[in-house]
Amino acid sequence: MERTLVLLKPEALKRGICGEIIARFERRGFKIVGMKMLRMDREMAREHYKVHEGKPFFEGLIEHITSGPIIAMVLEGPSAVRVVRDMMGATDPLNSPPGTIRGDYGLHIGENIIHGSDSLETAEREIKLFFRDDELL
Ligand code: D4T
Repeated sequence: MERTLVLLKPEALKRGICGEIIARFERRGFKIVGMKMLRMDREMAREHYKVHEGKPFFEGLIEHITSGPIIAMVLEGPSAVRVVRDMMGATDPLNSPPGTIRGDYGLHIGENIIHGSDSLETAEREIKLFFRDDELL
């Protein structure tokens, strides 16, 4: 069993599509072992996205992810990291086929609806950033 971190980004909450997205993960069979709504501050956002520091889109990314509340979830299931990434689609929604979350809900790379950890090591680091051990049930 693997665990992975999923973030529903501010545009998902503004547009009221979180329920539909969470339902996809439930329907697929994932177990939600942690979930909270929060607004990231800039320090947390910079830590979360530190691999992108210095890239041209970094400041815009920080601005965007801190612009409103998000939903953070820890999903558990077999090959959770890969399967969640497959369900999300490509980083740029324009390259995400219909049937994927970004392919069904997004049109802009800067507002690509959802984040999912990209490896088991990343998942472990990201889960720790958002959840205390006693918040995972
Ligand atoms: P996240 O990290 O949000 O799950 O997205 P990905 O794993 O699919 O993509 P990423 O880490 O390469 O990018 C992180 C985040 O930055 C935004 N972004 C990315 C952007 O605004 N412009 C860009 O050119 C790139 C590459 C989108 C996702």
